[in-house]
Amino acid sequence: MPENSPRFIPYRLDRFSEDDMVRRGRALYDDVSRRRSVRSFSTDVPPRECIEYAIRVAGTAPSGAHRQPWRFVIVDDPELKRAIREAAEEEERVSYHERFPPEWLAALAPLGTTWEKAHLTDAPVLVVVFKESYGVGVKGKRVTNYYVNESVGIACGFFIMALHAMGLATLTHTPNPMGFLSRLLNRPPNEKPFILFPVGYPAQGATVPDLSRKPYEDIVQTNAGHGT
Ligand code: IYR
Repeated sequence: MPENSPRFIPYRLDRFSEDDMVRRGRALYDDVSRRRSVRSFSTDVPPRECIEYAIRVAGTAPSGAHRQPWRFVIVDDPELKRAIREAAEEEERVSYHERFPPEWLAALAPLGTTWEKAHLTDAPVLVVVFKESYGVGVKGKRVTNYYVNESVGIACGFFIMALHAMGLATLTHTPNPMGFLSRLLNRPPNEKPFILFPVGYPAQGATVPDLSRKPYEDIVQTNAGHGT
């Protein structure tokens, strides 16, 4: 048998009644449609297991050639959070004052974001997601990974959904550039910072921007879209 011949195992998925299928879809939608990105966090500490489960859920995402090109770094050390905040704010100050063109600043205005990133120290936990641009095999040999951005992006989506399901809030924060995260978290050269997630409970009295989502009709097309 060739070394790489595929091995298959049986797979069974729950089969629900059609009514139940629709009910489950509606219930999931009702739940996730209440999710919002949160920028002000309580300092209350959630159970550690919730963070671990969210990461386990993220790790079930599909990935190109099943390479699972992700690494989740949990940061709960206050000094390290402070160092991350300082480095992020240093970059963001330059971004907001010098790097972002007016059009970008205008796009951000409804979100009310600034260079200040209190969530990086208020949130009890930061989860920093790194993408493995390439893998490292035996004797340090480079292993190609495939569809890295898609794979890690899907894993991050799973992560966000899992946190929401447990009653935890987060924010997809991408300070730019993010190289300082590799340095502060001692990550190897094949890993690149992808998204930084502050995780916790919303602060008492937290608010979110008054935004609405595109209606279904505006995000869907069926077949070639001619006529109805
Ligand atoms: N990364 C910056 C700016 C920012 C950019 C986008 I696009 C957003 O949707 C929100 C913020 C920051 O975190 O402030």
